[in-house]
Amino acid sequence: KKVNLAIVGATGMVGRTFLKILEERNFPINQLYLFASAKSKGKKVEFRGKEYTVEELTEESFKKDIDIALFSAGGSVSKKFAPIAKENDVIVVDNSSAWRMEKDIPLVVPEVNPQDINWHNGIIANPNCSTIQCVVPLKPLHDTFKIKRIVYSTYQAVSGSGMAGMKDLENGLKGMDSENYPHPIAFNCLPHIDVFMENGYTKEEMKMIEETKKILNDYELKITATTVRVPVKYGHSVSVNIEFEKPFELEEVYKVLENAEGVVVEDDVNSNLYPLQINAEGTDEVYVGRIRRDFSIENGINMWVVADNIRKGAATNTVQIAELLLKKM
Ligand code: 11C
Repeated sequence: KKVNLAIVGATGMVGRTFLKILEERNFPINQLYLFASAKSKGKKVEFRGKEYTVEELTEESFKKDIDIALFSAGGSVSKKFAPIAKENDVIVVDNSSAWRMEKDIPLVVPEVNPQDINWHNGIIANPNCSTIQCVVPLKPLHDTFKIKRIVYSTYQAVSGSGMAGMKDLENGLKGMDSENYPHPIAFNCLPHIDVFMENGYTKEEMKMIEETKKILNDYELKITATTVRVPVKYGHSVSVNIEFEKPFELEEVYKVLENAEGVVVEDDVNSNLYPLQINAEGTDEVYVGRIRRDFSIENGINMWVVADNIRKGAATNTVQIAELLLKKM
């Protein structure tokens, strides 16, 4: 079956990557509609050798015959337009943080909880990029050794802030001031992603904590996080410290990760092999390395997890959710 597909936020960084990934994965499309803000109206975009014109997103947009809409235009656009799409019988897969924690909206990573798409009511949420890349390896570890506690420390690329973040890094390298970040990002790390909350955490940190529990469907998990922006263009890295309930042998951990869907183990310190952002860029896998015992607790490990934040962290995961929907149509 071919679907009529809409992209909301078609000219943004994730929006453009949607098109690339739909093309790469040969997603069966009948009609394609590209929506963006008034600013981008009339822009021409090429897809599968054909030119498309970007239309302005309005309340009328979803009156067209659309089966699925992929949204990546920020939280406020999703808050306003996803319900309008849903009223018009369009299934929304939303990459913003607007709906992720709503009880009646599934939050899906296809390698982890594909079954959750079965209870959607018209909107399915795509998790935050740094959360996605962590739950892919955490799920099989949790199933095997039962996780008690997780400590996340992230090293996140400027592309996570879209074009504005990329521009601040490029300008900063030329000695110019930041416009998007409150401090220079060139030659600097900022322990500040998204806004600060009343509890002293950033919203990005709270997203990682809460989304992990929802995706793994385990609200008993103890999780803490520190999220940091680093002067890297593409690819988020996360140091993940895990405490298990069950005792384990390190070889068993390797085996679980080597067999995990979507995971590539890159771990040979004798030849300086460990996951790197520059190698993850442009790919859809989650790379895991530096796997070692945490000697400070009874049943713990540390690992280093890297993925392309725009692809697996956003566009690819969203397209994979659309592929799950397609199977049910
Ligand atoms: C970043 N993780 O790297 C963010 C980008 O909640 O979807 C994605 C924000 C979100 O800044």
